[in-house]
Amino acid sequence: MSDTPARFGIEGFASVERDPHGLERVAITTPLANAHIYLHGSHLTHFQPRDRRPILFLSAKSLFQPGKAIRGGVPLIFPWFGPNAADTSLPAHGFARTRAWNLEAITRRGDEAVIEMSLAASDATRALWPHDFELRYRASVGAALEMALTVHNTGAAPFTFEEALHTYLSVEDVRRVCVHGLAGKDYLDKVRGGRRFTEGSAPLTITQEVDRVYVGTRADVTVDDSAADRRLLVSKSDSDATVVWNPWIDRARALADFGDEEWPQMLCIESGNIGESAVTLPPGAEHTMTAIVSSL
Ligand code: TA6
Repeated sequence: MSDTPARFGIEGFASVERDPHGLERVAITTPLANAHIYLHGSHLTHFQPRDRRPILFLSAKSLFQPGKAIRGGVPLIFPWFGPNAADTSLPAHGFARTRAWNLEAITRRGDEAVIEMSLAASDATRALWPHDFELRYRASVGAALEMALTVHNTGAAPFTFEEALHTYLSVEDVRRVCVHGLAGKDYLDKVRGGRRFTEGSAPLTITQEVDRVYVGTRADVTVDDSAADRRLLVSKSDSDATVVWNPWIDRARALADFGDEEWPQMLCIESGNIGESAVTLPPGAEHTMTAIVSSL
């Protein structure tokens, strides 16, 4: 593993360092927030606005190894969501989250840090998905966290992909949260065999395992974390699906890289294009999806 050149650092603002496991990450310390973004998966694991609690959940049991997904933060999901529909032996949630990305730039925009990373098709990705592409990820770390994932078709034929910014929010107690913004939306319920239901008019509460893909929605989602006396906001653009996930007790126990007692501390609110909102890109075309996460 070679070191990223020191020229990427900005004195007292951003630096490239190795974490305790030996993986490279960008460490951001600005007047507005702290953050960590790994080159592994272009995976943002930590975001904490100044004088606030951390906004993202990261499991104490997470693996930090090349080829393995990090459990928590914001995994980047591409080019398929969940198991591959045609071949379940392929890695769940695609390969973007487990590959080494290139750090393109760290720039300062006032008190914000902007980190840009890229991932291009290679023989290894073509063995899993036979298309030429370039991904660009831009994370702006300020009072809010703004993420933009751009997919560029660099090949000669169209391709179709799914994607998600699989955001693990940190909550004090998931049993006491209210999720606003999904009322009246249709969802596919993975806990009930993927069947389609329509959300009622009341805010969503979490009382058991929840694994839902809300479809046809670009709405903001607010998580009212009453036990912490704060609200978290996820807003987005060019994303037509919102996933809500908490594994609850039994599924948490079944996940080797997730603590048995950690499930009350997280709720995934994921911005994506999944299933019926999968995106088809002609040669040369680009698609950008964004999500903004903040604490109100
Ligand atoms: O986004 C929800 C989900 O697809 C769930 O079905 C759940 O399994 C979760 O992602 C985590 O998947 P992972 O492959 O990271 O274990």
